[in-house]
Amino acid sequence: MMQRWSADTLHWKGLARRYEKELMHAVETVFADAPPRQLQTPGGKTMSAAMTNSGDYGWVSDRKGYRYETKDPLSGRPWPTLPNVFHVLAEQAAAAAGYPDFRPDVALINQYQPGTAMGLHQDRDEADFTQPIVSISLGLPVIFLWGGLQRRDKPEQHLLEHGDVLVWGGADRLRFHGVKKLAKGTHPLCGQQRINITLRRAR
Ligand code: MD5
Ligand code: FE
Repeated sequence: MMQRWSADTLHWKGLARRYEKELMHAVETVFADAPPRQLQTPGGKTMSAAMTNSGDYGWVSDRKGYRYETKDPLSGRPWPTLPNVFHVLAEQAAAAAGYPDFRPDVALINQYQPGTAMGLHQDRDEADFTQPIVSISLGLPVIFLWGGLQRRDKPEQHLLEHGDVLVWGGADRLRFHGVKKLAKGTHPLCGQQRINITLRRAR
């Protein structure tokens, strides 16, 4: 089922279910090479979700700031190759949303365990905000907070579940967004976690 939240955001419920085993296998392969880790914010706090990347670049945060790096700072090696199933799914969803030329060069993977959350923020470390972001949710459900272009705008709440794919583009690309605290639970394929994969064009 495809649903438009606005002219610029497409929610394709369940699209990733048909690839779920391949997706989780790809996630585990990335984790084996570049394990998810809790990053420091420039302000010195520890993010509650654990993150890693695959692709030509990876999003990192530390005391020096937010940025994309070609190498994993933990290992000093390039990030693992962006799995083909991520490309296939992201490009299918982006094309359906009106972005037939989207070619991601990063997949940021967020791992949420019960009790973890992500505060309201904008994604603004990419070079070209006319490029969309594709998000794939796997595992436990969560309430997504969809704000406006100003931090003070009251967020809408939307349930994101296993297999949901979203494409954020146009005027929605710079909306504030976050996720509420993950509730306890066990997903039959993914266990006690939620995985979110965001496909981006960093450069
Ligand atoms: C998540 N991840 O569920 C979310 C899904 C992140 C992040 O926020 O930065 O890793 S991505 C949701 C998103 C991306 C770009 C724009 C908008 C939402 N939006 O305009 O609402 O782990
Ligand atoms: Fe974000």
